[in-house]
Amino acid sequence: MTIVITAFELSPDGGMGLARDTRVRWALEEVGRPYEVRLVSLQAKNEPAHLRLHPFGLIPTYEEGDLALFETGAIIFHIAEHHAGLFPDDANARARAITWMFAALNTVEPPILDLVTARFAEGDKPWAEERLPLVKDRIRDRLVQLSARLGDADWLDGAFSAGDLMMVSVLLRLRPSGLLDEFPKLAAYVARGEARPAYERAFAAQWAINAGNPQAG
Ligand SMILES: N[C@@H](CCC(=O)N[C@@H](CS)C(=O)NCC(=O)O)C(=O)O
Repeated sequence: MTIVITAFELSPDGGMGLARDTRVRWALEEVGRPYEVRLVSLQAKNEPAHLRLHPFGLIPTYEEGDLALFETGAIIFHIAEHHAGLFPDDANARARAITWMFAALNTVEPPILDLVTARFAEGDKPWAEERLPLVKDRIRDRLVQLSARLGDADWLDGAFSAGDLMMVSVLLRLRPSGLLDEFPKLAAYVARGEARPAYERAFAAQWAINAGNPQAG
């Protein structure tokens, strides 16, 4: 059955791979499933056809036969459940990989998204400059803890899993801020993720669409 995902017609990141279709592309590449992409404009994502797939008018979505999913956590969980390569065979190790997926999305990503909001949505507010260090420190708190847990290991819990795929994807969003470079073990962890051939293919596919997007910045 053909898999179709949605992505921005032009990602505002200019091809850095930070839009969340990249993590879904990466998961599909890891498990060797071909997919098609339907590009959605900023206007079309809020029109009824897309809202039927994604009630919040966001990307990415995932369609496979009569199944339609939204939320990258649910999409990558589904991919990992149905194909070998992203969840370990051992039941407890699999449960821990799922725990890391949730940790990435529920504990690490929120302060990182707050930085994006502070910069781009609130950057012109009179209090923005004062708030920024607080937002950055909340991210640092999480990175200190994550770095301590990772230690010198390559991946968070044994072999690479969907938990790492999600965590690396979330941490990548920090790259433009320079914060990741304050944590050499995490920077190396992200670099290991980016060096995986499946990530490289996913990145190249989104780059082919987004490179040179004039909105980049
Ligand atoms: N929690 C959702 C977030 C989806 C999301 O925020 N997507 C962004 C692109 S990376 C989007 O569509 N932004 C457009 C907007 O906010 O209008 C997920 O993980 O799928």
